[in-house]
Amino acid sequence: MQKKVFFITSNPNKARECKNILSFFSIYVEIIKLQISEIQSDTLEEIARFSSLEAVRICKKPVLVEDSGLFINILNGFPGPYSSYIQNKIGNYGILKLMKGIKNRRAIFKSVIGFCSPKKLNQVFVGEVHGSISYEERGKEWAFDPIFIPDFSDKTYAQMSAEKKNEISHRRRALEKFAIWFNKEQNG
Ligand code: ITT
Repeated sequence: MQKKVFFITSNPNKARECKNILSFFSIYVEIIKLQISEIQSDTLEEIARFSSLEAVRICKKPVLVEDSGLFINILNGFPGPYSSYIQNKIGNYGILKLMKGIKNRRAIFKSVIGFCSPKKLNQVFVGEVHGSISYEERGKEWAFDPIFIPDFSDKTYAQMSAEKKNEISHRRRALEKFAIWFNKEQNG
């Protein structure tokens, strides 16, 4: 029997990456385009856990949600859990302006995947990539992709192929942990 989960998101880029990544692990993903109401919290873990419980209440299916964020060291982790709001309001231009003249450009891109089944089996999985903020936008992919350079590369996420990004990204790291756990649960 094919293993299947429902990924609840309003973000088509996340949806595409999640589908591709989980196909490596023989998990089929059906996308449900829905904006779940999010709690205000300083931690992505709390937001993802709450959203997955909310999603299963609405969908009554095994669901995945993701909360992600870019944490910039010199800005005390800002925008972090407020990444979506900041991306919409000031975009990469605004972030690069905030970072103007700053040498310490260290940052962490983080993904937290929340899973919940109708039996209320609830888990979160964390994936992080350490890196830095570029001095200008490079490449054309979505949201923060043109300004985030993972440590093990001299390219921004946006300058990598989709396949390469899916091999190394914060989302890959979180989804891989989920997939290993989920496949064990299904077989055991
Ligand atoms: P949901 O419906 O899944 O909540 P969202 O876009 O609101 O979609 P988040 O709050 O998790 O999702 O996103 C935080 C922000 O970080 C948002 O602006 C994303 O576009 C951006 N982001 C997340 N992962 C990214 C990635 O891999 N590359 C570039 N930007 C990313």
